[in-house]
Amino acid sequence: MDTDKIKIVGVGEGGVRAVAKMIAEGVGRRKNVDFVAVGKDENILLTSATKNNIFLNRDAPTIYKRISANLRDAKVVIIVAGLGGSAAVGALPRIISFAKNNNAATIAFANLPFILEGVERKKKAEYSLNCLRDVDTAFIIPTEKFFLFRLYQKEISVGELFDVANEIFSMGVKIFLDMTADKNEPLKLGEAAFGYGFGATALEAMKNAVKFPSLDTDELSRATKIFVRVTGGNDTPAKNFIKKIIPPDAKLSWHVDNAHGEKILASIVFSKKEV
Ligand SMILES: Nc1nc2c(ncn2[C@@H]2O[C@H](COP(=O)(O)OP(=O)(O)OP(=O)(O)O)[C@@H](O)[C@H]2O)c(=O)[nH]1
Ligand SMILES: [Mg+2]
Repeated sequence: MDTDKIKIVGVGEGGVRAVAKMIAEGVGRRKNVDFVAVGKDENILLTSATKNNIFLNRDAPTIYKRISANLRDAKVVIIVAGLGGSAAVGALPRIISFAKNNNAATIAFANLPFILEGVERKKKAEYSLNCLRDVDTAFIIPTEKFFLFRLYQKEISVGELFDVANEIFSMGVKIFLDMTADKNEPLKLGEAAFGYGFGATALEAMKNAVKFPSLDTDELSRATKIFVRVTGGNDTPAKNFIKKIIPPDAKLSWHVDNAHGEKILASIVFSKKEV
């Protein structure tokens, strides 16, 4: 049995949409990556183009057996979800425990509902957020911040905002996969965050990564473990720049990967609070 699989599990409509974006961006062409979609809206699952659609209906025990069978060969389980939905409330704790029982590493990419979505969603999100305490690494993307950030720039619909969020999730997963590929074990970072930026030089790309709207520079300045990846250029100025921001005793992992591309990409992943 192949036990090296990385399973990316989209939970709920939001999670499945984010996974669909990842598929469109070619994440599925990477070695060992497989997708699973868990949700109750059949149409959305169909558009996700995953091979393993699991339709959540009333027959929960059968469904959970299927999810568990599906995750059996996974070494890493990456959960992607919009918190605040009912699919996450039901499925998140189970997916996490299936993965843990198989000794798979558990990673989550999630977002909290917007305040304007109301108190019910907020309550559900708090419950799901609590479940995520058990994962090895959790990226909770502060979508509300994007919302404010974007609103100042132009009028944008909530649907468009979620498209932006899904793009960011997709990029976050790619960055995470690239970083774990450099190491043999998946990163265990507890509460974590990421940012990325492009530029003509490594320094410019790094400055843009630090300015990334969901990256909190105060948090970065207190980070304990930081992983940086730059796809070319002279990386010394970029390194000096980041070193001025992070604590002097922080553990910095630095990777230069001369990928071909018009622009240099700098990505930062860091631990806010280790578990
Ligand atoms: N990242 C992302 N989040 C989304 C998207 N659409 C909605 N969300 C968020 O995800 C949360 C959960 O909603 P859904 O994913 O629709 O939940 P569900 O479990 O499928 O079903 P309901 O609870 O019936 O809505 C919402 O409160 C939104 O904040 C999306 O396309 N991408
Ligand atoms: Mg919904």
